[in-house]
Amino acid sequence: SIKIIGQYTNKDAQAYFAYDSKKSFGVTVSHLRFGDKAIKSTYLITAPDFVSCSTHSYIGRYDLLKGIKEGGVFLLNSPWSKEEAFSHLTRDMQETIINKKIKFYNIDAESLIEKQPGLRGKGANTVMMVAYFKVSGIIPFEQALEGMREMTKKTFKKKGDDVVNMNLALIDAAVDACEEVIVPASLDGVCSADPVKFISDDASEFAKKIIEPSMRQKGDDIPVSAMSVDGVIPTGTSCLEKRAIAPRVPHWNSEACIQCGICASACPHAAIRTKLIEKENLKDAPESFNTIEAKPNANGEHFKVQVYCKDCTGCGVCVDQCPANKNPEKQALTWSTIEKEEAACEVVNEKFFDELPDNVMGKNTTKTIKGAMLRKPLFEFSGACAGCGETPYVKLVSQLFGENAIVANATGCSSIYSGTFPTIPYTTTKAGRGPAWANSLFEDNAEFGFGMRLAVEQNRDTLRTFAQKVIENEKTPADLREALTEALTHFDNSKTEEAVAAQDKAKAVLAKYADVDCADLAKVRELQDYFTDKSVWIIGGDGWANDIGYGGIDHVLAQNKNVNILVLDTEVYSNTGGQASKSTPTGAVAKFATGGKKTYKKNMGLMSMSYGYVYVASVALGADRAQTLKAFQEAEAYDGPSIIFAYAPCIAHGIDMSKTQTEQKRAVEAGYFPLYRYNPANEQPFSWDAKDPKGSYQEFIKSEGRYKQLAKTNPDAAEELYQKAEEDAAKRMAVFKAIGELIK
Ligand SMILES: Cc1ncc(C[n+]2csc(CCOP(=O)(O)OP(=O)(O)O)c2C)c(N)n1
Ligand code: SF4
Ligand code: SF4
Ligand code: SF4
Repeated sequence: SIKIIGQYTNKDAQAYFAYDSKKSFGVTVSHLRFGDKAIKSTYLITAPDFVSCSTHSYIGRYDLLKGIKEGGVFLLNSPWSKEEAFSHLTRDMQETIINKKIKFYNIDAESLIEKQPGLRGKGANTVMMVAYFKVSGIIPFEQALEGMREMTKKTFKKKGDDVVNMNLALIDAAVDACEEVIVPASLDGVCSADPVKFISDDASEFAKKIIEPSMRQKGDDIPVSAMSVDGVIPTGTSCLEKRAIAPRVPHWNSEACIQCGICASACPHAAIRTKLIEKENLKDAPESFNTIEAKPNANGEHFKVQVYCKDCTGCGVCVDQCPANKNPEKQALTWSTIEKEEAACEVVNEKFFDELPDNVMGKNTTKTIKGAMLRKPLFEFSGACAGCGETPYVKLVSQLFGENAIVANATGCSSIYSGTFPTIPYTTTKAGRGPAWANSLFEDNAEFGFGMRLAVEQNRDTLRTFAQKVIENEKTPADLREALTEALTHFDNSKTEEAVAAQDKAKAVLAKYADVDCADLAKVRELQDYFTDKSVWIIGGDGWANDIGYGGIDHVLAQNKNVNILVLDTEVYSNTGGQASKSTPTGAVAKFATGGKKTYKKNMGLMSMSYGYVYVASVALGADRAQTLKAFQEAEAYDGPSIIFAYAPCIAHGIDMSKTQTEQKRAVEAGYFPLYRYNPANEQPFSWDAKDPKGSYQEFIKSEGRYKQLAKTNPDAAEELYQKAEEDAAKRMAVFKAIGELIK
């Protein structure tokens, strides 16, 4: 709207967009000013003449009418009629509308968008723009209409005539769709909506003082004095959000489920989970809580898939991946809505599921995906784009190693969806154990994580020294001496079951002597968590790994210390809108490579392997889950540096985001992305894990928007570049296949 006013009138215009760090379904507040005089305001709008709300679920969540001027206008997008819309507002909104004589309009954008199925649910902004010009009268409507049509043609030109025409049709349909809502003279007998409760009464002080106002878009009102002095904030808070953003959510049909755990492994948001439940724990289950007998079965456990419908994004990845869904007659995951699932008590079920014991394994182990998915994800409900290819890898790290993990995160999508303020997707077990996470800079993340490893080693050395001193002290009680000695026996192999049992025992005995005044004992108590070695993970994107942080990674790999580097390879700088990195393959269109990248994808795996003492793996979860799982476990177990390149489809690829896991499979089958592991601990270190390519390489790349675009952005060179892309990929595969013989 502001662009049209700026371009098609003589008015001056100003726009400022305040948005949060969610990658999709985030809240954006547009502060728009225009007028006949030059605009010199450098502050946000506090007293608007016009407020427009494009999502009716914001009612009761945010103070939408704050500061609105007397006689102002409120425009809402909702499915409600002009007779009923008013009663869906909260009481304070209703009072403001009556007291300030606000004109209230409603438009049902979704019903108009539905008539253009090709728009795939998008277009609310277009509808709201038409409604705005219609009710504001700010410029003659015919003039605005002409501007909107021209702007639409320009904006969607690249996407083709079909998309342009659908948007033009949407504009036409919206012209007469806006209705003035009937506002009663008084509130007597008028219903109203309750404000949405974000935080329970027994929540922590942090949740009440920081999270609650931030969630209400009132973060600017929090005094600096309320913030933590060192920037440390609690984890386990993204579960408070319950954003309820999904237009559709999966429903589990237990009778068709084959208990594979694939849905849980594929979900980018940890919104669908699997658990084994011991029989006696089902005693108090709500009636609606359906389970099936677990297979294999150790002691009569039951198996359950639980959808967290208010945390789901509706991305569709689980539905796409569920193997039982291949049979249209008997699908294990079918589509439903939050409202229907809530009515079927799924929210009650979810609460019960959540409170049940976690990590019940029965006869399973974490050596299979099914087993690994029985562990609680310690990374949940991130604000990544719906269907993101990166987050399932981060979640997997959290499930396998989270209780002892320390994460150093490079700047990139992963730092944004992992470090969102004030709610954090990293979380803890019921016993309070979970990953510690920090983000330093784009350019120094490997060194940052390396520093964490050195600090862990230093703390462990100190713990060992002081534990030894306590053991040697003749005043030390026998049970304490015995427990510390046993814990130290497992010091160098500290993650086995026996080691953990010995450490737990030592901690219990240390607690028994908590009041004893001894400096050596105090040091042991302070560092007792380091009886178990930490799992240091250094995480970032391909831009970080190949370009900006490369020098640091190379240096850290060369130091031969036990760190695990995870490269989330989207083949572009995703967080900043898709600029080419050295990992972008030949022929792909990206920013800074609009005519298609002319050069080869850097072979950083090969470069890392050349050290000979670095564990290297290339994985694609949707292509081979078992191989990915193996690589993560081998990397962690390897007592030296490890680096994993994980293929991560992204919105920047121009693909259907409900198929991000299938896309990984297609990429591997076409010979586009390699699967291999190089484990220096093995006599024969290199293993090639992919089958020989089947299907056409070019057909695969041309099915993705980023390659398809080449025919438009660089028609003269397109065919040549497609050909070069195929040759480059073949060369790359040939090099890898020869490596088994070359590097031993
Ligand atoms: C030194 C530096 N340069 C540029 C940026 C801006 N920046 C932030 S994230 C990002 C892209 C990250 O891309 P990548 O490492 O591939 O991770 P992805 O977002 O794809 O996960 C850029 C360029 C920065 N933060 N620091
Ligand atoms: S639809 Fe997407 S977010 Fe929702 S449960 Fe399935 S995979 Fe997870
Ligand atoms: S992917 Fe389908 S079959 Fe497998 S556990 Fe999930 S719902 Fe069941
Ligand atoms: S990696 Fe791509 S899909 Fe994932 S959050 Fe970033 S931009 Fe979105």
